[in-house]
Amino acid sequence: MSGRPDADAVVRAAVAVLDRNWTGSHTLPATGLYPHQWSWDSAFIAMGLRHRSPERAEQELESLLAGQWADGRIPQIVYDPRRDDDYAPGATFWRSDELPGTPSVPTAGLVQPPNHAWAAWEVYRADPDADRAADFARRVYPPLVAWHDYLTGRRTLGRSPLACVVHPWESGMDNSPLWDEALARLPDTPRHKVDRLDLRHASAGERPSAKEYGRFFWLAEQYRDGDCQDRDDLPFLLEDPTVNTLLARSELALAELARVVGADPGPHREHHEEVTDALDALFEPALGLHVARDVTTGALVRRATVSGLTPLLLPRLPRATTLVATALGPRFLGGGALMVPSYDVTAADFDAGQYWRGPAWFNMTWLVAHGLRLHGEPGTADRLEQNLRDLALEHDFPEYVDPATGAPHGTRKFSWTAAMAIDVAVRQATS
Ligand code: 2M8
Repeated sequence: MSGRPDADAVVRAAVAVLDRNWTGSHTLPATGLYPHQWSWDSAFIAMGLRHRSPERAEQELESLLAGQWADGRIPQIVYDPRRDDDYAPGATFWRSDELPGTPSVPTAGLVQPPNHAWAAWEVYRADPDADRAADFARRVYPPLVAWHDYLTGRRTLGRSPLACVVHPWESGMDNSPLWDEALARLPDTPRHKVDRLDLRHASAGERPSAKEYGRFFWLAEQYRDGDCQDRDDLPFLLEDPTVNTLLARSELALAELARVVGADPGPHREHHEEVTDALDALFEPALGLHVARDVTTGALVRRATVSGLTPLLLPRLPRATTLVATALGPRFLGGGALMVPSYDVTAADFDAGQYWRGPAWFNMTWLVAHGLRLHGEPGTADRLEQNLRDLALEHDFPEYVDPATGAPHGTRKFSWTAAMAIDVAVRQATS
């Protein structure tokens, strides 16, 4: 990288990306590849937007909440019906309007990782208008509680306090090696034609394979055909470290929001502790980090991925020392990676340009940097964040990068990359 851009230059360029992707009510992850509102993207975007426009960050989260179902789920995607031909599967695949308890806007039936309450708390704290912030907190606290109740009430299908994902899309790390074995048991022949509209915007070598997409569609069809009901005999049921870490982290945020709105923070703190403790069942000593558990077989999936480093976000994590060593070791940062690889760089099938099977992502690097700072590694956290903002600006806010060289991959002008860069640059400038 040549020279260090100043914080203002990073923020200016990143805000321009978020402005370009803003629809008037929410921010698209990217205008071409992802033309609807995505759940955990919006929460990451709000984390960045709060520094420039807390009001717009509030609108971002509340427009997502307009897609919430009566059972509490916050959907993976809230569709823009005008763009239904631009992304597959679209609203006509899910037909959410035919199910009871669904919102007036069309949505997917699946969910994504629960970073929303954490984002809402950070947005609340950043808003200098105390009345507006208090009103926002009062409006979002009940739906956020309902969202966590859905995850704990309907998704703890593995006889543990941990929530399950029922599809790889729900983890946000779609073709992570964590899902390979479970996916291999499934047919790759859905009834729907698998329309690879994504390949108009990114090259095939950077996207999931045809077989993976066949299985993604088959699995989504099964869930849709079962009216999106959560049962313990679903064909894909896994406990993922990041989903549960963000649930536990977000419970701490709900405890803070509860105080603000005059509710009892106690149950949120208790649930935070319960999920933190339960995560220990996902710890794999031979790899020195957390992994997924396949509820169908009961087995741990022995692959070292960035998902297994995010439990560092939890203040009371029993395995923190080991996890820090693993993050700094040869599988992730030990070889001099600029940002955190999504997959073990020493694995035979590591691929530096292939989506969630090697590249470094800006949101995950941001999460792991937070965790490293929390557990006594501020120097590494600072270095990662510096690289994050510099690579974001240098390569026009790419979706992901080669962790060793920083070479960009995927789409550009990607919203959460811009949002994470704003957050880092603003914090650096004010610390
Ligand atoms: C990617 O996932 C979508 C499906 O949800 C896709 O590949 O089409 C993932 O990177 C996911 O984490 C992200 O939320 C989404 C939108 O940015 O894109």
